[in-house]
Amino acid sequence: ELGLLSPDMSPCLSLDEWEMARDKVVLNRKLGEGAFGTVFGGEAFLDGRLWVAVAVKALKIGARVDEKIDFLSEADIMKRFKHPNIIVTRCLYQKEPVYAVITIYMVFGSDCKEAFDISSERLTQMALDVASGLKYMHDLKYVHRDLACRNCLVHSNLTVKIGDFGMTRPIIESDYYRFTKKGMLPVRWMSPESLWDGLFTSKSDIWSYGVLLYEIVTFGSFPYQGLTNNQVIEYVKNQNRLILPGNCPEDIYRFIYNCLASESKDRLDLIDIIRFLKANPSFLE
Ligand code: ACK
Repeated sequence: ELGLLSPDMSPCLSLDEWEMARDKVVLNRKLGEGAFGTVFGGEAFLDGRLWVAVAVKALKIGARVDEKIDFLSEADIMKRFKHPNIIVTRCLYQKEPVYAVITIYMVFGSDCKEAFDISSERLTQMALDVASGLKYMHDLKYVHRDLACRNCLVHSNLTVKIGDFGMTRPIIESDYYRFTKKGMLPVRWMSPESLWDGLFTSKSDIWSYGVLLYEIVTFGSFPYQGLTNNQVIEYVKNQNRLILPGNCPEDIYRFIYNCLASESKDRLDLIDIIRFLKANPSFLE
């Protein structure tokens, strides 16, 4: 049991109604491991009335101060988002030495492809869900910077929700975020301008969205399979693009490539993507 929430204040967060001080959480299994720590599955007594299945993303014990700050900044960003296609944070636990973010459990995790024989309508709806969540973030002036299937979670009703915001940054003043800190980068999902210039904009998220569409239509293939990260950088620099399966219909091919245009201004925008997918509900296959 994690126990009761501490009333301690952290420098990044204020206690508000969103942090439910009386909730109890029981962890019963490990769902996965990340660089930051571990995601557990469990149950929480939420809203003072129900035990519900939750995922608990816990910062590793002994994390450095900068890791704590990153973790809490992500939690701070997450709690600003309220949208059906973004994972809702239910509670934050921050009592030394445990820091954890509690979200509703998504039965299918980030790997729904094993669970179903997915219809064309469902694939298209999934792509639409991600586009809607991303548009919401862009409207609030955030760039996601790490959009990929692994960061999207599938709910029991098959709604897809963007579920990880470790690299999300505000672009309130300038419309872009310039990356300066070295670290692990999702090279295979990154646009040319992000790779060369460390430049992240809503249009570089569209590039990542194009790679995510590739993941969807290939049922989770690894982008640029067979190339190392350094080879991918070289490959994209030389204007080569992801290779879609030979049987990929021409219109899907064009749609994905329009997200992967070299020049960011030539990429589709989310309003058009959303309008198109709504008008063509069985587009992806
Ligand atoms: O692909 P997965 O099953 O979905 O494995 C990863 C793992 O934790 C590490 O991130 C899973 N995960 C993260 N958040 C949740 C959640 N809210 N519900 C269910 N699984 C989750 C993710």
